Amino acid sequence: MERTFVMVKPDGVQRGLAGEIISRFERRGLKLVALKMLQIDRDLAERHYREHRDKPFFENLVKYITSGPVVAMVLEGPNVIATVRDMLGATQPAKALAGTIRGTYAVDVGRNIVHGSDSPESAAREIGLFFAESELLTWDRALETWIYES
Ligand code: IDP
Ligand code: MG
Repeated sequence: MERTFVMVKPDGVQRGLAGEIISRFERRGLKLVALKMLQIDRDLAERHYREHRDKPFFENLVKYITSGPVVAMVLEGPNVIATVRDMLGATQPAKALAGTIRGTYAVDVGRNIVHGSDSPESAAREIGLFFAESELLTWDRALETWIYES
């Protein structure tokens, strides 16, 4: 069973889109196993985005992601990492397909609303940065057999 880390970024929270974004994942049939609101500090931002530390946009990215509260979550299901990435749309919202989250709500790469892990390794690392093991819930969903055949 795969897990992925997803986050509504400060612009998504400020624009009142956190609920809408969580709803999209719920309505798709993805299972929430952790959820919280927090404000990221500089240390966590630098660790979360460490792969980008040498990029020209890194400083602005850290400022952006620490600029206000975020809503962080973990979703679980078969192939959930790729499914969420497809639902987010391209990093550059101008290239994001209409109907994706970024293709619906965003126009600028520096304000692209939402984050999702890009690989199993990133997912494990990012979940570990944001959540304690005890915050990841194991629960039986009553609708499971209506969402997955087996
Ligand atoms: P992703 O969020 O789709 O995985 P990444 O390439 O991992 O995209 O970049 C992380 C984040 O850094 C992006 O979501 C965006 O907020 C920001 N970013 C990426 N490229 C640029 C850029 O060229 N200019 C400004 N910000 C960027
Ligand atoms: Mg990325």
